Amino acid sequence: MSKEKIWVIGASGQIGSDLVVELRKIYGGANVIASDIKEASEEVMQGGPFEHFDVCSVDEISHIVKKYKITEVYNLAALLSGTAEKDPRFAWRLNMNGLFNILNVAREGFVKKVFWPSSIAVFGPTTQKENTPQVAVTEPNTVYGITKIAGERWCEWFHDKYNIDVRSVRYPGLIGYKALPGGGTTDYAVDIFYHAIQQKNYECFLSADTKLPMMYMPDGIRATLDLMHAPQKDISVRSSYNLAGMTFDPKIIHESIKRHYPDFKVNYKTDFRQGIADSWPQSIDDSVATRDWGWKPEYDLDSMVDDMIVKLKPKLIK
Ligand code: AKB
Repeated sequence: MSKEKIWVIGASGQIGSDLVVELRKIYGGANVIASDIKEASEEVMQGGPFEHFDVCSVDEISHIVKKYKITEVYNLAALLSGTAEKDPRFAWRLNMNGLFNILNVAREGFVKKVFWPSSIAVFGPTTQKENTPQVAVTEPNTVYGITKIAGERWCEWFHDKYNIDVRSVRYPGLIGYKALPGGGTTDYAVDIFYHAIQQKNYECFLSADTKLPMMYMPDGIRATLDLMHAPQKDISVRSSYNLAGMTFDPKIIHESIKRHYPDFKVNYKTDFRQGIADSWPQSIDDSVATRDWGWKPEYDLDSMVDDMIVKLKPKLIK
């Protein structure tokens, strides 16, 4: 039986919906506690314990840690870039207090390891755009980016000061089929599949040539688990690791989807998220993650598109 008791906060979100399922395969359903303020997918709700829970409440955190004797926490609860821009106060409260509360509870000693997701949003308009290195200028000009860079600083501080084993990656745009798009700027690359399968056209809120770093969810989950399973001595970055999968723009993914749906049309009508996308890097240098814990992506654009369509189609066309 697994010694670990894992708690995933934000289990109904984009990453949580996949991560809970994978963690339960490794540790067993009963040893992975899923939680969120809203109900998660049937797969998550049926596969093991679920708690309705608000990460902003420090008392509730301690209660759940003691109730289940939690040893590892994956704190995924966050407002993404598009939504955060519309409600900065709530974004700060959710993205920041949640992490701060968990790290403080970890100081009490039961929780041995913490995972927290950062993002390419820590970079900003002054960052080198191509092949952005691990250590680069981080002057984000978005609400979400400000919460992520502050969070990274807290992770490193809690590690250095209290020896908390906190680990993190800077996710690029994640593309998955289990959860609906969740308010991110890169989420056009999820939404586009729903439109390709159900309709014949899509109105994209980014311009055709907006290149961004992206990753297929199975690679994102594998990266998360590989990092969490790596020996402590190999972890040299306690803020957050750069992570890369692929880079494309809306025009290129449209072409790839047209291999399956030749009549599929995309028209472009940019909104405020264009400004967010323009402030982010176009490609990422993740050589430090490769060196430290052997990171290597498996999916490229076409293999991601093929798999997304195979997995999403039966869910949308009954
Ligand atoms: C977003 O677009 O907000 C996220 C991210 C890049 O972190 N997907």
